[in-house]
Amino acid sequence: METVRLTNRGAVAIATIDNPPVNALSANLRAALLQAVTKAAAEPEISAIVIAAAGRTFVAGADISEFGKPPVSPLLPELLAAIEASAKPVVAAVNGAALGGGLELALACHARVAAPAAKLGLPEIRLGLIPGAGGTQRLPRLIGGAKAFAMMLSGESVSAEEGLALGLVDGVIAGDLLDAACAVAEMLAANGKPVPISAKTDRLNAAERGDFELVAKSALEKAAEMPNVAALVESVRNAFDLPFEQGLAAERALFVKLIADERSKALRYVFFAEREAARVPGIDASVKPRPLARAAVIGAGTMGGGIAMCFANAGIPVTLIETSRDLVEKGYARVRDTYGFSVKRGSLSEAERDERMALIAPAVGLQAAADADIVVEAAFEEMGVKQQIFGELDRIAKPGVILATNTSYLDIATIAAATSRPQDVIGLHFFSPANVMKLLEVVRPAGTAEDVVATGIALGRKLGKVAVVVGNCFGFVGNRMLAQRTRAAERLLVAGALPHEVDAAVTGFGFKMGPFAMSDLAGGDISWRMRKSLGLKAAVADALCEAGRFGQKTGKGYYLYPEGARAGQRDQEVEALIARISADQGVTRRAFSADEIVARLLDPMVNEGARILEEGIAARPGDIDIVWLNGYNWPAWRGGPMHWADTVGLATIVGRLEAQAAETGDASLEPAPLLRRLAAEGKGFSDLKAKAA
Ligand code: T1G
Repeated sequence: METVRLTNRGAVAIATIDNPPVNALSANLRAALLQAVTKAAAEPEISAIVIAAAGRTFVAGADISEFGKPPVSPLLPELLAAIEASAKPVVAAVNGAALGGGLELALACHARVAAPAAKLGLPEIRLGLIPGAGGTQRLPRLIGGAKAFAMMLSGESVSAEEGLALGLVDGVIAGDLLDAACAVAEMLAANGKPVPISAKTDRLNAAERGDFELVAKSALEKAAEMPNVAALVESVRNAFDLPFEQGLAAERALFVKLIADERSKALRYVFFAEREAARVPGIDASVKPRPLARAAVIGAGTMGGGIAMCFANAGIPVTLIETSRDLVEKGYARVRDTYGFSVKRGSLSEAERDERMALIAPAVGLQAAADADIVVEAAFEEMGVKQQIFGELDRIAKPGVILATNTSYLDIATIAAATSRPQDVIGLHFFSPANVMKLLEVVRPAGTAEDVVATGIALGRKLGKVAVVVGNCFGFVGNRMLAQRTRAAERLLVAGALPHEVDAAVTGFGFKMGPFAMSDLAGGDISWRMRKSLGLKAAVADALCEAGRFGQKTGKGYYLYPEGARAGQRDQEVEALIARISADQGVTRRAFSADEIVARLLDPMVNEGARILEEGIAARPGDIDIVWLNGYNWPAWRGGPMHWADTVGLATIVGRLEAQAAETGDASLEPAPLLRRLAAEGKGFSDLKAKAA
């Protein structure tokens, strides 16, 4: 199918880009657009050119799937140079998202008109890159160095109106965009082509330079570990210091170097993995979701309140149900307070808060769920309680209603068996705080109907979550792997590491917080209760809880929190306790390097991930990575546990696991068969194809 259609209106040629789904600038599209513009420029009866686009976007940028492959001419800078050098004026009709190379394309044109819904941005920073086709040179010349740098550093888009105010577009057209673009083109042809952006220097002045250097300094301080931030500073600085062509060449060199950087490869992997996770093998677009007009949440605790907020934030009326007026009022008040923090921070207006609170109806008793299309149970994590609730809901809810549980590890098939409609029961595992964390594990027991799974995915999208479909097992995907890390962390303490050393190694890897600081934040009593219910032991963690050291909420846990301090301080008492436990277990303590700590924590997680894939609990390695990025703050520029394992090399991980299994006698550390097979074949998880979850 042709990717560019060339038509004309009188003396104006119109090159319409049509490369579904988002008009990404593939090699074919670049060649076709160059050919169209060259042809139009050579036509004697043509006096000007409009570049337009079909579909919902203008141009979503370079084709990310081409990165890392051998470059194919014409490269984007070549195409843009030809457009800017065109003897006949070229006008961009920006109908929708103009992102990355799409905005760079528009900047190479001699004027830009936008539809009101258009979005304009340079999000390359989010892919570990910088704009690679003139964005760092043209944008500062058009809107000023400081504003341009801030826009490229955030990667945020601006609206058409904001673009107009910035001077990014010359007009916002509520009417027929193409008519307006043609009129501007004719006017430019009559009055003479304006100075191209690359030749403008008025914004490259000392004041702009000073503002830019200020924002650049603070950016460098914050993002020391990301080379693309330093590259962005250097490239925008070049816009001030070098002639355009030299600045462009330097930008390209920086961009090409970043394309090869592991961090950027990981971020580009995540971009596609996140979109692939939404595609569930065996459930295609023909499986229609059920209606989701009204919701009910059972349980007004922290999770239930947060889940109710998710519905209200998406504009879905939700009944928040408890067993007593006092409890539901408490939960409702907690929700109001949570919104209140957003209002105080300025991220929510009072009117929006009131609108959302009005969508949440506090109620007492399960009968209040009678008119809901979907019911999410977020009650006490105890099987008997859940079975009783689902049994009652079975008698109350309309036929076809989705009955969901937010359990974080209980067997959903057993919960479903408490009803006469197991096919309508599904797990919707939100992560605390539910109104903040992006991840939604959609847990499908074998008996769940396909359209119920499709509804779970559709709900995730409606709530602005990242939904990943996972199988029904203890801990599903995220918590099942977290349990391995928790065991490994406890084992490290007994073997010789101290809490602050383990946490420092983990934050040094890129996590926001280490496992022991996390435990003190969440409260060690929660996992202690679960260990006791499962008959599991963890010498250090149990000893701390038996001493009432639950963490921040008791002023001490693995660390001390004097006067409610948020950051924990080392506690000699705890370190002496750990040493005693090592002695009691006959362990001679030794030091561990940060690298060794990271390997001992993450290798067992990867091993569990391999088992999860073997059992079909996750359809593909990328789904596991998306779970960890969106539910546990795994650093995105590391790509996720399975991507990280591939960068380490599976044979290395197999060797380390075998050594650990031998050292500890813990058979669960023996490499999983899938891990062994891939390592033996010299492959990585990325070589696996999706299997039905
Ligand atoms: N390249 C390749 N494929 C892309 C793509 C891109 N730039 N953008 C989207 N897709 C695919 C996506 O994988 C999905 O595929 C389908 O299009 C729909 O996407 C030189 C170097 C435009 C806001 O970072 O932000 O230009 O799953 O589900 O929700 O300086 O796509 O259907 O097979 O996201 O409506 C810079 C990335 C690139 C923008 C639309 N541009 N895209 O959102 O659809 S680097 C970006 C988006 C660059 C230059 C630099 C969004 C969207 P599939 P979708 P959507």
